[in-house]
Amino acid sequence: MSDSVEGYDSDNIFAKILRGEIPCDRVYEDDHVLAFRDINPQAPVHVLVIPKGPYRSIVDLAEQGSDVEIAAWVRAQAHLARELGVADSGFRILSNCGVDGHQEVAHLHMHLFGGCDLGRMIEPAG
Ligand code: DGP
Repeated sequence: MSDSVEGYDSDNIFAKILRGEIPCDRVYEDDHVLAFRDINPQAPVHVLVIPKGPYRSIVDLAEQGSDVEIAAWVRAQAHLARELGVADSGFRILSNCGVDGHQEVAHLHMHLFGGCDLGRMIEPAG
């Protein structure tokens, strides 16, 4: 795991959750990954799957994370889809990155949505 990633703000809310300073409704944890329910759920199943390392986005993780961390993060998402009962019915995984992506929390997170018809992916840009 990378100790420091340039530009990473360790005061972000998910860093505080990782340090145990803020509670979360945890659904999964291993050496490299934590997953918890979104505080403002957009679907019956809505969890956030985060690497424990200090990565702002998938770009940081891909460029500075280890293969073990990357594999753990991806596997946790599939594991949770199965565990939360949406692997067969269908689900969506989505990661907002940066300004154009409207990322609110600057710690890499994958949203996992499911449990209902999620509609079309995105509205066409105007
Ligand atoms: P975004 O960065 O735009 O992909 O969205 C961040 C998500 O994080 C948003 O859906 C709400 C969620 N969130 C923000 N603060 C907290 C928190 O303190 N606890 C939990 N569980 N979720 C949070």
